Amino acid sequence: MNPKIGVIMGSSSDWETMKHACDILDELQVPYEKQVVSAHRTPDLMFEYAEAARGRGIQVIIAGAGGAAHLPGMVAAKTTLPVIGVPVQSRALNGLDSLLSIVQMPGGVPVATVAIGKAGATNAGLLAAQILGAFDQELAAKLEARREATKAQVLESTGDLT
Ligand code: RP5
Repeated sequence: MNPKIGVIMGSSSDWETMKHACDILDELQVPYEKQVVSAHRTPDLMFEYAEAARGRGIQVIIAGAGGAAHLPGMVAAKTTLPVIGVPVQSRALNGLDSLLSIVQMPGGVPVATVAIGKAGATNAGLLAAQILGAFDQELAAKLEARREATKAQVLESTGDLT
């Protein structure tokens, strides 16, 4: 199937975090592609990717980066597809640098910014699926079922308090 979600990241070192977004898309059987695209090391590729994404059938872009995390914002600057930014937990500043780099976009160019690290990547996968699920009943039903399963796990976890 043609990919509907583009998962991009500034470095292969971001994969450990970004794989959690892909795990969600695998679980929900949402077709996606994944690629390393660096804002600073491959700027031309970044612009080409952003400009061509819609024409290739991509509907949502998930972009993860750490440190001076300019990838999500610069991709958002070159497309009107929804862009979800994942702040990768950096070694030097624990991801606060990544978070602020991604979240503080100027008015007019939105990036939907999620939490730092694994939880953020997981939620990026879910949020991307929910965006598609607004127009796809089958996917919406899978998301509902996942919420129910999560609820059941929490309720059962009381039994772990021994
Ligand atoms: C950013 O620089 C990447 O997104 C990554 O989080 C960070 C460090 O990259 P590497 O030096 O590990 O390739 O562009």
